[in-house]
Amino acid sequence: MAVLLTLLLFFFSTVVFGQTSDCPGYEATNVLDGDSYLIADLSLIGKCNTRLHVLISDADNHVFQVQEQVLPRPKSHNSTSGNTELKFNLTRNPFSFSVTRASTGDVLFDTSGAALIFESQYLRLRTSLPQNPNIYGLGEHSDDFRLPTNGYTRTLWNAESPMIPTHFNLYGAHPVYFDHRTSGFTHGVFLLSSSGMDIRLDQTDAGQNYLEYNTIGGVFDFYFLAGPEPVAVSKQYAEVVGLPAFVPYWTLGFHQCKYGWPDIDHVNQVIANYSAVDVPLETMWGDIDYMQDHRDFSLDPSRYPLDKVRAMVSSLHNNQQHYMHILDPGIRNLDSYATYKRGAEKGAFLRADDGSFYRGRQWPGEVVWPDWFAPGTQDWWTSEIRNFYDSSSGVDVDGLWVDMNEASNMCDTNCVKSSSSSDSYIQTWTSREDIVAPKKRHDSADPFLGLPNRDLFNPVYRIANHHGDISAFTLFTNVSNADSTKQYDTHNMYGTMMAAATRNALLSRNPNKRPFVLTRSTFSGAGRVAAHWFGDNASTWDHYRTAIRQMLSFTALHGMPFVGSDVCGFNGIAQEKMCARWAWLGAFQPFYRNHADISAPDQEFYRWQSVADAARRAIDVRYRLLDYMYTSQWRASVDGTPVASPLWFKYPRDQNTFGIQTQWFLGDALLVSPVVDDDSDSVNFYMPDDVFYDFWTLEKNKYSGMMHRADNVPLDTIPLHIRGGTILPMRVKSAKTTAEVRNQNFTLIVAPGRDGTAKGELFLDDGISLDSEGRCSEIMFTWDGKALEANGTFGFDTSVVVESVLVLGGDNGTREEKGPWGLMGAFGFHL
Ligand SMILES: *[C@@H]1O[C@H](CO)[C@@H](O)[C@H](O)[C@H]1NC(C)=O
Ligand SMILES: *[C@@H]1O[C@H](CO)[C@@H](O)[C@H](O)[C@H]1NC(C)=O
Ligand SMILES: *[C@@H]1O[C@H](CO)[C@@H](O)[C@H](O)[C@H]1NC(C)=O
Ligand SMILES: *[C@@H]1O[C@H](CO)[C@@H](O)[C@H](O)[C@H]1NC(C)=O
Ligand SMILES: *[C@@H]1O[C@H](CO)[C@@H](O)[C@H](O)[C@H]1NC(C)=O
Ligand SMILES: *[C@@H]1O[C@H](CO)[C@@H](O)[C@H](O)[C@H]1NC(C)=O
Ligand SMILES: *[C@@H]1O[C@H](CO)[C@@H](O)[C@H](O)[C@H]1NC(C)=O
Ligand SMILES: CC(=O)N[C@H]1CO[C@H](CO)[C@@H](O)[C@@H]1O
Repeated sequence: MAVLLTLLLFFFSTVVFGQTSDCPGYEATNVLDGDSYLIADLSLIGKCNTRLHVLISDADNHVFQVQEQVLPRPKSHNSTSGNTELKFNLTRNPFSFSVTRASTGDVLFDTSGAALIFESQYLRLRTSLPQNPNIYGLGEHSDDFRLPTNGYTRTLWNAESPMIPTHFNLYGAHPVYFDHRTSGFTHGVFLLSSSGMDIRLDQTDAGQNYLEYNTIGGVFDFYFLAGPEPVAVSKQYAEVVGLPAFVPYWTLGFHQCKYGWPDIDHVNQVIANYSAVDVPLETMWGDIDYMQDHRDFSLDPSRYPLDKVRAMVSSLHNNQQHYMHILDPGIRNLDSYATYKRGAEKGAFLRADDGSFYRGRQWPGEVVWPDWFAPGTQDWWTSEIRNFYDSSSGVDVDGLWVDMNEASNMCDTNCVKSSSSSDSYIQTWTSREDIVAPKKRHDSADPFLGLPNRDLFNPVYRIANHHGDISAFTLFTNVSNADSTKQYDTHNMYGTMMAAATRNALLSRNPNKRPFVLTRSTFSGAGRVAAHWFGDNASTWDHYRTAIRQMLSFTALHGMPFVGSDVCGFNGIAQEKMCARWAWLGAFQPFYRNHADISAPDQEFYRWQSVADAARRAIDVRYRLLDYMYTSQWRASVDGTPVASPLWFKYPRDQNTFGIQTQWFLGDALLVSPVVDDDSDSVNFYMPDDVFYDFWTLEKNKYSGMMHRADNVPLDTIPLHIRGGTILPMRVKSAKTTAEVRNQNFTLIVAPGRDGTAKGELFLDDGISLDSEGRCSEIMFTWDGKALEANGTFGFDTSVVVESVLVLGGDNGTREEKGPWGLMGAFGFHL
């Protein structure tokens, strides 16, 4: 159907630490009407504008738009002035627009190559790209970090994705890409849409590169992010989708999980066996094994009896360790199951067209599904969590893990094929008398509910979902949410909404504590509420390498700083040497958890001597760097600076770095270059044109932008460099738990850059308070070649000191200055 379109255009100003720099500007408000199908309301707003918002929507506002409650957007404010870094140029007939960078004249986005299509169930918009474009993002995927640009399709449709297949849609949808130009300038383009879509990167017959959106609904709601530094784009994206949640300090410790632990005694043995080999275990996890018949908020009475589970959790807590539980969205629909009964009373579940609760299949068997839009759902979910995880009578978990929330339905669209059990419940798929059908919920006066008369089950345009039909193995897309929107439009947000509801519940349980939620399924902005692991990969070298580029996508491009892979791989048999290398790889990724499938052999680090040795040493180094990592998590939560970034983020003009996906910067200072080839002891790695110091020997070297090779890399180390120009705070010693690490003193490593100067920062607080305002320290370190200064705010009460400062790279090598210096006020020294 033809749709009358409105074009809204906004410019945004960037506010950095409360300052805005004014730019001179112009005013433009145009209304285009008449012969074409298009109406355009143009309003330019902002001061020094680094962000441009272009919304192409139907004039009647029927077409679905992402609910503000799910993804709150920054408020746009009109202003009559604004010289913008991003220039918008509209061509009326045929309609197209372009966005150019004012300072260089570079065309960043240009839709003139193909006509815009805006139909009720198919939208297309194409932008041209430069030759050999460097495009990154559009996660979640397991493909090359720099995306292929010929005959390549990225499908965004959250799906159960065992083995994280390449070239397919996985668990998350992040319709944002970074376009990095050889000039060294980067910009970002975010399409705020939860619709299923194929994004094609290809060339025309004439050889023109393009990127083309093909969506099955929604509007074209674009945010253009000017950069121009890559890091600036990450920050500008965070301004749009929200700053990531700050994690508790303990979550940076080492975690162990496995699906298939038979009983609580076994779990206790794992804890004891880690202790016996002196590999610090911070957090134990419970996968669905703990549940009775795989039901949320239940314990198997014989395998995981409450008293024993409580005793284990107490013992963990007494040793300053932690415990996590998994939850799935599928709720077994039996009246004898109180969680279900209470949810039903609150109307917390999605409904079929006859008003009964819509059913599917998950681990517990036939289930119903929380409707996160229903008014009673949050209350119900919160009270289930508060009751079951009550610290005095239940399982006193330290955080929650939400899985299967794409949502993953073990039923295809026929609900037969995948049904492994004999109770073929498709036959019981009838309306239930006891449930009152809800009132007619669609009020056509409400905006953004979606156009009427769509085929929500079999849209004409079929995205390349790896499960086939969009309703296969998930919730039927024609199911209505309580706010009258449809799963067809909101599917990609289901998992993030579950994570948000879980975070809210944890906040209600412990209002002053920073909650920790790990989610499998994500959507743009999920970082505000949850951390993420990369799902069910395999115990292969290939997935060891994949973990690096997936980390880079999430931390640098998708605003999710707390992520990691299942260390040693989830499916299949972990080989000893690979697991030892992965113990190191994981230690330099933000979230560090060993986890395996029920069908996989046990792969705890202590299962092999060599792996235990590797892990012990890797954890030792990680824990000494824990405050450096914590500080970068804090920094990300404050302004969106990536925790881990690709090399081109720091060397944006060095074209050699654009395709690197097996090395990364962790924070500002550390360059990690692990062994990546199967079973190898050597690694070829790139060193940008700069000063670097070997982390282990502290030896200084000037590099010139070339490949280097390390041979005979033993299993007890990882190639690691400190970038010149940085100051690295490290604990003097590691410890068995992160709580003990916090009592250790610091040493500062000053690594002067080419110009002889260096800087760094350190954030200190109690590690757990939701709000540590006034009780935290934000310390800036500067080195000018002769003097060190530590300055900032010093609100955190601590007796920990800086014992010494190592200044690297002097004429006589490393120079050590002995303190101690207290951390409750500014300090410094001159050489
Ligand atoms: C900006 O101005 C336009 C045109 O006058 C108006 O339609 C729009 O509502 C304004 N937007 C805001 C956020 O004030
Ligand atoms: C605007 O776009 C038209 C058509 O692509 C082009 O001819 C014109 O030069 C552009 N104007 C500016 C200021 O970029
Ligand atoms: C723990 O270690 C003991 C002694 O080596 C071993 O017999 C047992 O199987 C181990 N259990 C687990 C769960 O690792
Ligand atoms: C969705 O479509 C399926 C297949 O046509 C149909 O069986 C089902 O009743 C529909 N559900 C709703 C909620 O409309
Ligand atoms: C930290 O340094 C202070 C002052 O030198 C010292 O008293 C204290 O014992 C040190 N703490 C640890 C855990 O070594
Ligand atoms: C450090 O802080 C003090 C007090 O706020 C201030 O006077 C001084 O100029 C600061 N030094 C630097 C290098 O910022
Ligand atoms: C380096 O060592 C030599 C010999 O001990 C000494 O004379 C010189 O002053 C030192 N230089 C620096 C910069 O400390
Ligand atoms: C990236 C990768 O290794 N993907 C593999 C995951 O596992 C499946 C099934 O074993 C393979 O087909 C993929 O190639």
